[in-house]
Amino acid sequence: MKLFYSPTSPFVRKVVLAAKIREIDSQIELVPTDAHSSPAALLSANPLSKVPCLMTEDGVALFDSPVICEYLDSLGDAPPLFPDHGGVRWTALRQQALADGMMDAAVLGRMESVRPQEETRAKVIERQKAAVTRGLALLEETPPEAGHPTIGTISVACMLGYLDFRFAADDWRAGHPRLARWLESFVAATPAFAETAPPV
Ligand SMILES: N[C@@H](CCC(=O)N[C@@H](CS)C(=O)NCC(=O)O)C(=O)O
Repeated sequence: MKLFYSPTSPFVRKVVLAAKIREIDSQIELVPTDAHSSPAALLSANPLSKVPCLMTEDGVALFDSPVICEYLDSLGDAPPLFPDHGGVRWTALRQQALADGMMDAAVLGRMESVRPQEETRAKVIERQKAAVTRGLALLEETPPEAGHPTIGTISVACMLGYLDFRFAADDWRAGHPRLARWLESFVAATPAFAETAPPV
């Protein structure tokens, strides 16, 4: 396995620590990566241009850190890091969500504080937009399959709903006909999607 890696990322640290505790770190090759310069190898694995990103032995690119950690938990024999049921499971997942949210806030605050003066707000917005554009391209290439909703398809539908809500002028459907057809069928099969639409 290969891990796109930065030694200063707390999310990378979380993944490497999890791998060490589960005693499978020797199976992981660390690939030093500057996510902010969006190298092609990272972009082809993770359209969000973020580390950590794990390439599995099967050639599947996994992100972000909760997904990678859950995958690592499925390997090896050491005791699991994700309790499988009961109150301890929700305590652990809640702690993860809280700590991840705090790391997101701390990392974003830090990035803003070291952002060069000449790097304008427009450039930051452009970088975020590029991540969405690359994500749409990946979803167009491999649209979700029809079927009973999963947490994956619910998430994709809500993401597209948000683009319609806040970025309608960008018209994501224009270059993504397969994804547009998928959303149409999801909406038709899932009345709760319309029931949860944001206010107009
Ligand atoms: N939710 C992600 C967050 C990962 C993240 O924010 N990584 C930072 C490094 S600490 C990054 O790669 N930033 C590059 C960017 O935002 O463009 C996870 O849990 O893996």
